[in-house]
Amino acid sequence: MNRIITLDEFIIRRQKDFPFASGELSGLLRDIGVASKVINQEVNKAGLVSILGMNGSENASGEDVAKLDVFANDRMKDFLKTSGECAAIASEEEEGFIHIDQVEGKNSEYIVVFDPLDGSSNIDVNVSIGTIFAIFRRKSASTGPIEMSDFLQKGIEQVAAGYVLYGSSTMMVYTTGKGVNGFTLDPGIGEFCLSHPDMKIPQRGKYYSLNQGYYRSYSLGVQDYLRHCEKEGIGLRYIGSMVADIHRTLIKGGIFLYPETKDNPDGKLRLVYECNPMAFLVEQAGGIAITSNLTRIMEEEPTGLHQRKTIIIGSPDMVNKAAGFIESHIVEKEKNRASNVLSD
Ligand code: P6P
Repeated sequence: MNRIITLDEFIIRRQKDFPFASGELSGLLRDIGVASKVINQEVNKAGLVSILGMNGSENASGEDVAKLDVFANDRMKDFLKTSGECAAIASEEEEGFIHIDQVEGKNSEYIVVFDPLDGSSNIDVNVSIGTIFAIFRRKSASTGPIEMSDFLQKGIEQVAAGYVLYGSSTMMVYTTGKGVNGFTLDPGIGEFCLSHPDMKIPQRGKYYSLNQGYYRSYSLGVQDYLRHCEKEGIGLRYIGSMVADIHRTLIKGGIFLYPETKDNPDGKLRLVYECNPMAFLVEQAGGIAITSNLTRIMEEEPTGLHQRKTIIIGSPDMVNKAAGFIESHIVEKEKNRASNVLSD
């Protein structure tokens, strides 16, 4: 039986991948791992304590906040504030970013963005939920204040990204730009243990994943792709929890889509702390992550912390197929526009 490799051990071993690393990034990843273990404790007993339900407030995007959202947000803030490796944080649950006072003589260069508990609408019905995070190097001078531009960097600037899935087991999956590795929490020893080394997404999968209920408001190209899936007998799997849907897509292959809809013309998922981290992971695992305008998610210029972005992500063959249907309508529209101009 292979020896267990814990998350801490793995992070330390991989630190040599960053010759100039001073251990700050490793420390940050370990702190996020600890915060997620504390969150996991509460998620696992959410039905037993009065932590279910809504807490009556709304988040920056005007969405109802569940009590467990607040708990998870507070734990992530606590651990990142005391880590000594983080200069500032931004969260789905916070309007703006939060500056972290540095310990004496320390000017941390890293900032962390996170969705503390994505899929929280599923908490009360015991469906898998998750924490999503990404780490950037600050661009502003380390001696000066953190600026909003530090948080509005493109996804290609991410130093690390990952998620924690609170499901039938609790898993942490992350990348630092040198592949993707998955760790499963062993409750017996309270450690995340390497269970999915060097994860690669299959070239194609058996499932497509999106909210079929919005079919009528999808673009003609997306509708064509859905009809293609139906014709090819590709199954629909949609949990309605991004981390769970992306995790299945990463493991089994497939495609996840949240295109523009009538209610969310820019898509529903947030670019900075949902789409970009997932795009980094899936690209590192050999997949593709684009918007429904067929632009690479990680090249998108963020314009705001809570900006929404459409997303089509997953196995290369399936994302390329979907892009082909969408592109054919873009070409058609361009042709029609050109002929209208000529006929005017
Ligand atoms: P819809 C959960 O509320 C979430 O933010 C993501 O986790 C999930 O992918 C999406 O929204 C589901 O949205 O509109 O299909 O309910």
